[in-house]
Amino acid sequence: MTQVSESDVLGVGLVGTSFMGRVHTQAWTLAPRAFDLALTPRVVAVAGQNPERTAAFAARHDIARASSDWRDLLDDPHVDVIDICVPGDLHAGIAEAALAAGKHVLCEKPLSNSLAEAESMVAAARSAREHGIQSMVGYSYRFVPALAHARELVRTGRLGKIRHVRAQYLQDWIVAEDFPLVWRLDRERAGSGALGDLGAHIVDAATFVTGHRLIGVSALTETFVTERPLPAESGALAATAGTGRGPVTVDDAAVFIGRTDGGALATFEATRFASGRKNAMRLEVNGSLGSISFDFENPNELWFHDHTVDESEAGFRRIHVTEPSHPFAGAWWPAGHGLGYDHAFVHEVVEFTRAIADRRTPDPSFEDGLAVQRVLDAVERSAAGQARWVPLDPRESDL
Ligand code: SOE
Repeated sequence: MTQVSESDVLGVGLVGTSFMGRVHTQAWTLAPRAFDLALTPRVVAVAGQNPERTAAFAARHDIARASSDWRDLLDDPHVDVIDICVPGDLHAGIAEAALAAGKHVLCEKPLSNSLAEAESMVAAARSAREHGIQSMVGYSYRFVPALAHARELVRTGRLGKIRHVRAQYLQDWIVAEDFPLVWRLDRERAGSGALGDLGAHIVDAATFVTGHRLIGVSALTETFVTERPLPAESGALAATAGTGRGPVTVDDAAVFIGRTDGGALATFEATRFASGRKNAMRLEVNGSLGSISFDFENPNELWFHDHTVDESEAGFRRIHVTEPSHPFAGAWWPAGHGLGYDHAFVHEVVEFTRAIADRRTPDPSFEDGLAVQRVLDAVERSAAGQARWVPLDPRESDL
């Protein structure tokens, strides 16, 4: 086995040990095994709220140091990157402190809980960038090979002029009215509900694939179940622990329409109440020369309709996006064997590691995170005014 020189190691300090903490740890571990990288990432420290759980996490994942205070990671000379995998209310504080301490920052989506925080994070990212310190927001669906391939089809003109963007993110994990009041249902912690958790992904993915940005939105949001049982235990998953019920302070669903700067009409739907839909992150784009259609419940498939083909033979055909020529796919298994949810995160940290080594701004940057945040903010303002049209200036988030 080749020995990695310590100077080539990119030390990662992980903040958060729940779902995203686990996915990111796996991504950092697999990245250098599947991809050639000038720097070799290694998770060297982890911070989590609960000392026992954090120690157990460190032991399971072979991480040298565990702490119950993320600030310890900023003082650790072996930590080069702070990877933020905790609820949104903590993003701005950790990211800004880490950038000020000279650490590169990968921050889970959405970038923040408010537009003001996102703006302040971008200001911090810009001054850190002048010293070669990079920052990235974790819009992982950009790194799904099928969506990266869809972007290529749009970029190379195969869809022609884009007319429609149709995006949905459908889940059903809180359909049951007695599902507990977890932190994602608490505005203080999560910022918003389905909108920030799921809507943020489809806004980013639509921008990524089409290159269009929204110039205005009209939205409705709804909270179908306004009170839920408090969870028995406090901890990462709970909003407030106790007995009885507490108020749900976020949206359960958000629907909105928009216009893009490329002249397309767009529709978006984000909900946790689509019974039967588990992780249906869907995107369809219709253009003058063709269309693409994607559903994450079949993550390796991209459907493509070539409208230039004679109509007697035209129609959507399935591209199995597992060929070595497809984005990221060549690093993995032989064609047809397929990738899953976790692989997108591997590709995400590969992009971040390469950007750090090349001293360039990664994609998606904090500015991309801010662009999404502007849309989320406009959606909330529009919904507060019962679908009032709220204009957006996409240039406000430009690098
Ligand atoms: C929960 O709704 C969730 O895990 C999101 O937070 C993720 O961003 C999404 O990829 C899957 O669903």
